[in-house]
Amino acid sequence: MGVFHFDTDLVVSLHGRAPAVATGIKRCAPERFVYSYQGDGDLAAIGLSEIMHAANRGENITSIFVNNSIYGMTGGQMAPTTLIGQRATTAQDGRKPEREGYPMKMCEILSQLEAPVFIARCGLDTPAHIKEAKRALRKGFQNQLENKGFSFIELMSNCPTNWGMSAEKTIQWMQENTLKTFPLGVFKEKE
Ligand SMILES: Cc1ncc(C[n+]2csc(CCOP(=O)(O)OP(=O)(O)O)c2C)c(N)n1
Repeated sequence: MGVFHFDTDLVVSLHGRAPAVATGIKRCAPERFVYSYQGDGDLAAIGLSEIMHAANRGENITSIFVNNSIYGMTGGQMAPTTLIGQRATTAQDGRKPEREGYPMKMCEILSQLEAPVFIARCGLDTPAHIKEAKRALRKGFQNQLENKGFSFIELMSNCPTNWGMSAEKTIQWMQENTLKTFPLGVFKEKE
């Protein structure tokens, strides 16, 4: 099935289940190139268990995690990644640690596992960061082609609609807020 603007086959799974579905596809057809693509509500909330176990099993897939710190598609509810003080429809006075806990940092958490071979967080806020993101994606894809195992690339993104600001303003907001809580970098790299 050719889908959207990628010349690729696509399987849409229930939210949260992408790493489990990707596991099944890759194990049945190991010659296929398999990557999963999830948002932060999807991966860090609904599918926390699936991503933890796929990473822990060291599945030979590439997991792409787009973190815009909010549930976008369903209208701006708080996600596990929502920043302290950040407003959401379900935290209208901003996230409070004593009420909702702290932002969950998936790269840092997954880095504690033995199996993953590559874990990186990249920004989509500047051309230089986008170039780094491209390099990280290439690395994650190359690892799979070389049968090295599980790679995870988190891409820090904006959400003008649900953050309630212009696209331009979101870039500045990301740099002053999001990237301070979610520092960019390579968290794990096995050769
Ligand atoms: C198992 C399941 N629970 C809830 C939903 C409803 N739902 C659809 S989109 C969505 C939010 C996804 O947010 P996120 O993953 O952060 O992606 P974004 O829209 O921000 O890109 C939810 C909860 C669903 N589709 N499946």
